[in-house]
Amino acid sequence: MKIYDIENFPNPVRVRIALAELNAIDKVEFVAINVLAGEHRTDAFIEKNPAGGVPVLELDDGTFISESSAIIEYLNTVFAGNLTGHTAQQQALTSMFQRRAEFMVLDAIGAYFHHATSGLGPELETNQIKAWGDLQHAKALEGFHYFEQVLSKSQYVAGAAFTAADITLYAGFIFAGFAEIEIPKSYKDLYKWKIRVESRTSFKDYK
Ligand SMILES: N[C@@H](CCC(=O)N[C@@H](CS)C(=O)NCC(=O)O)C(=O)O
Repeated sequence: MKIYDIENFPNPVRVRIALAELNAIDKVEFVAINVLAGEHRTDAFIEKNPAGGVPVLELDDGTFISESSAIIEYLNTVFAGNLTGHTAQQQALTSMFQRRAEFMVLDAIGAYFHHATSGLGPELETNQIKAWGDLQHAKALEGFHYFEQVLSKSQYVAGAAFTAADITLYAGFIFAGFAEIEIPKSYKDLYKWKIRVESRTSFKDYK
């Protein structure tokens, strides 16, 4: 298996943390994509992922899988992990919170970063709509507020167990740092959760 990605970018980090959770970092070959040089927008890369983003997983039979959530689901099954829940209810809740962490936090920050800041630089950010980006900044803060409430009632995002939904929300923290979005310190349960997940070996070992 190959993973096309770039180190330390928020979505690639999701897959790398999942691989560390699954003790499988050395089971894949990483292929570096120079996002800052636009390598993810070349025809060759668009053939692998029409959305032109990293990470992308390539299976040994040549199948390409993009979308971090789909890649993590695949890896979790192949390496018999515990990242997506076991019962039907746990699986549905993990999927629901995972999507919420994406569209309420991670993707909102992405839209702010690409539309309302210098983002990846003038060569790549050629279609900016600043008002849209600013709106998404506000949406991301609402998202963090929502997850503060979720985490005041449970240890982890989707309930009592650590799941892929925690990894996605954590990527939101990483992206917030990149985009210089300040998450209010008053979100005590959110910050306690951050310390809780950062104490996991996988959060130290993924690099
Ligand atoms: N929904 C995708 C998002 C992938 C994505 O946007 N990745 C970023 C890196 S964190 C990227 O490739 N950005 C390049 C660009 O926006 O031009 C996923 O879940 O993997």
